[in-house]
Amino acid sequence: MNKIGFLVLVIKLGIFLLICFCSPLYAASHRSLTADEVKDITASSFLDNNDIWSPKHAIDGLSQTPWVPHRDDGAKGAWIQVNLKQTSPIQKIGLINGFARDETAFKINHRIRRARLVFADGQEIPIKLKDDMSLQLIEVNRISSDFVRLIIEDIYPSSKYPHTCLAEMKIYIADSVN
Ligand SMILES: [Ca+2]
Repeated sequence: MNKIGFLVLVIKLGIFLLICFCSPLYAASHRSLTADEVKDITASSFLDNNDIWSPKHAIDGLSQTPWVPHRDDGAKGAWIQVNLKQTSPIQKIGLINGFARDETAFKINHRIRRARLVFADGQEIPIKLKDDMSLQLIEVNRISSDFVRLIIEDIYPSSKYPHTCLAEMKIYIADSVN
């Protein structure tokens, strides 16, 4: 083996070891909030006071069930808030936009275009969401808080109904050892 061949081998081995070493650390660096850690979930309103559109559906783990604020409240200023039982280091927020049951349900209702996230220490993070049904992750870098509030600022207009939908709002907690 010549010098270059040996060097390439060393680099490959180094990358392999780096991946082996870092992957478990990364995987363990944060975790999803469990149901036991949620105190409650509230919102500025929900459509027709019908339980089927209530804020609890934003944390039920199902894309096909959204929180839907009242039509007069939905396009701007409507908010949803997850209250935690205790102050925790929040690492990221995961959002699934719209009525993500299927493409049709998605398009015939408003989706969130811009919002801001608010935390207990007063920090506010403006966010812009993509107009699709994927899980969108927002890093917030260990903000210590016992709640996360999302306030809607702007929407992608629907082709039919005047209702804004949010399918899921997930909270990821940083592990204390990292
Ligand atoms: Ca849901």
